[in-house]
Amino acid sequence: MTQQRDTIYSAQREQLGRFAFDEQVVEVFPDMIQRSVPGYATIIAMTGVIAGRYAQQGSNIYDLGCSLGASTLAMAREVGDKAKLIGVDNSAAMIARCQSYVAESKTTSNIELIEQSIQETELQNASVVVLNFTLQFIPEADRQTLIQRIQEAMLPGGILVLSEKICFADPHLQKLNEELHLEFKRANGYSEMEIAQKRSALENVLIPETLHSHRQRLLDSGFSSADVWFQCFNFASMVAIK
Ligand code: GEK
Repeated sequence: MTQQRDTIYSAQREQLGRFAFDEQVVEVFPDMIQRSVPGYATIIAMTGVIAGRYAQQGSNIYDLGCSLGASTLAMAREVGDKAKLIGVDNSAAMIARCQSYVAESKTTSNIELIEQSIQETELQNASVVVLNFTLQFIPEADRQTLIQRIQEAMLPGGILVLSEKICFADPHLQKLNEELHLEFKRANGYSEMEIAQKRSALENVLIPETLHSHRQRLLDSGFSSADVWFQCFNFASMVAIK
């Protein structure tokens, strides 16, 4: 994998469009997500470890919003040919690049990639479902339906990994965690202008929720247990078990 540096917002832009997962983003995506999401590498690697433990023979494993397949490939390494891996993303540019990464990886796992909205994906026979930083891009009003559909498609004992940017009900904690995230981005070489422009582009596109809301939705959808297994500042990953 060649790693191109993310400089998308490094020059002042006259017009800031809404953030989109297009060709330009695909080119720099591994660098962008690594430098923007604290704990990303750990979450991806542990998604593989969790899948290794929960994969059931002959079942399906879904990576919803798979982007370039980081979680899909991490899971493939741990699961082998025990289950079928299905990666779904509605960005044609992401799926095309993901396809070539999967081919390059020479994995022997059974991996299918689908270009489609995860709101339309038919889900069934699932032992593991992964939503790594994707639910935050789904309209809030549609999130319950999606989580409910996932729960219904899961086998008993199945697990959902849900990773999200989160917000805090306590204004003090909200401010602190936002500032710590900004420090993290600065430490990773993003300039004030890049940070400000990216923030505007993501406004009303990425809608974070509190951990409390996520946990409540997971339990309301019928998962028997749901809690955080990882958190760094305003980024967290949860597991929900059916
Ligand atoms: C990773 N999980 O590397 N249907 C399908 N895909 C969607 C939808 C939708 N309705 N909305 C957004 N996406 C990955 C990172 S990135 C997170 C996930 C980020 C896709 C979108 O095209 C993009 O590829 C992905 O969700 C979100 O762990 O960039 O912050």
